Amino acid sequence: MHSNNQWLDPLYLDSFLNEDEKLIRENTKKYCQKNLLPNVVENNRNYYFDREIYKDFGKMGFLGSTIKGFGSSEINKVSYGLIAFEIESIDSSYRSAISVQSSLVCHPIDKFGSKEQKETYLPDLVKGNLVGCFGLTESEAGSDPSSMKTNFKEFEDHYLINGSKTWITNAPIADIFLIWALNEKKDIKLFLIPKKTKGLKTSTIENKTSLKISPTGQIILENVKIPKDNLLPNTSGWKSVYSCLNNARYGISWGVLGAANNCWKISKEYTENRIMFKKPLAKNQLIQKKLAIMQTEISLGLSGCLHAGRSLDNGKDIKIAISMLKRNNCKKAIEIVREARDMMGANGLIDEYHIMRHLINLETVKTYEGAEDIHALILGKFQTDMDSF
Ligand code: TGC
Ligand code: FAD
Repeated sequence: MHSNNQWLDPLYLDSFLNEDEKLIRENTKKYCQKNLLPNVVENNRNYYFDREIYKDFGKMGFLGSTIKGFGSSEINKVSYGLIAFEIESIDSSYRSAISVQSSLVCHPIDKFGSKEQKETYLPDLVKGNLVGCFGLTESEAGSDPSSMKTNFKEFEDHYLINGSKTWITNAPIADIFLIWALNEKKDIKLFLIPKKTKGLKTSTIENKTSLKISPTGQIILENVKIPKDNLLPNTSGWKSVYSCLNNARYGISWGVLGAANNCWKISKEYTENRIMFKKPLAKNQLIQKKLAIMQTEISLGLSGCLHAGRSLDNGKDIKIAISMLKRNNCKKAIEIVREARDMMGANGLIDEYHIMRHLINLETVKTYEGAEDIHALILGKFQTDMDSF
């Protein structure tokens, strides 16, 4: 038996966290154990997402947490990452709920919105009274959003928007829709469209096998007429789109390691207790090697995330590092979770053990926010200065 918990943290990463960060992590962990874990299996079976959970997330300070003012908990990027890690150790859907509201809705309104837009929407988004979504992807514009067809036309006192978006997290439950659209000159702009606006319709993508707790949908925009005030005035081209994605990708990099960490611990405990060939599975060298690889990859991934978080907190532009971490951590997390499933044999297939749910969720996380190979191409371009797209 271990005399202390140091075996959990071979790189002494905890010693690089301050007391506030540790407290935020502990409070999040307690919240997850008490409020998310007990129902997650049942919710996943039933595709059930309780919209009211946003109010709990708001009370816990999880939403829009790194913006300044408007009721935000004003935490640093490392703390935001620690929250993502803890939440995704329960389910990627809940981390997605927080990522979208924080990185893809609060962040753009805070960064590109007018004073009036910020004052009108941010306090209720931070509290979880309002739910937002972020519409970039279209059926023929996934990895390459620049080929989107959604368009806007400018008139004297309004804009007219036409098009459609698909695979949009929260579309079926959102109160406000942030929609990216192009004009004839291919300028990209961001519009805030309230749910009840005439011409805006949503539908749910039914029966998806991954991220089942998270509502995902389509958005149809048919002659949507909105006042000029609904344009977010301070975007500057594609850089602004990607500034939102950078934030969300950073959170994902931490989050997927939460899922992997949970599955590593579940498989460790299982193999310590499972007797096969008259001894615990964990007493076999092959099993110990697998556990060693799992812990190594999680620890190295986390140290990269911590370094990235500190760099962001120091105002550094680390978009390439974020692509590297998003890609590598998703890839490693899937490998770890798949290995955990294998080590648990047939029992690893039962949903009460959580492993298969995480594995299937990670298939989404590997794809959204830039698919694995797209991030490889971003890194390849950085290295060779040659664009392969
Ligand atoms: P490219 O020519 O490379 O760049 C166009 C302009 O954008 C700038 N840029 C960035 N700026 C900041 N951060 C980044 N990460 C940036 N990446 C690109 C770039 O500097 C350039 O600026 P400028 O001033 O020179 O014009 O763009 P491209 O058209 O060749 O695109 C290639 C690529 C791979 C970057 C892009 O298409 C890409 O990232 N594709 C992936 C699409 C994606 O990630 N979609 C995500 C949708 S949202 C979502 O999935 C939410 S999941 C929600 C949940 O968590 O539940
Ligand atoms: P494609 O672009 O068709 O790619 C398919 C495959 O081809 C991938 O493996 C990709 O790596 C590969 N590929 C593509 N181009 C190249 C190339 N040039 N070279 C080599 N390989 C290539 N989007 C939003 O805007 N908002 C959201 O809230 C949102 N939520 C989502 C929630 C879920 C559950 C899911 C699954 C997706 C969500 N998305 C959202 C969409 C997501 O961002 C896209 O699915 C993603 O960008 C990939 O696009 P695609 O599915 O069209 O795949």
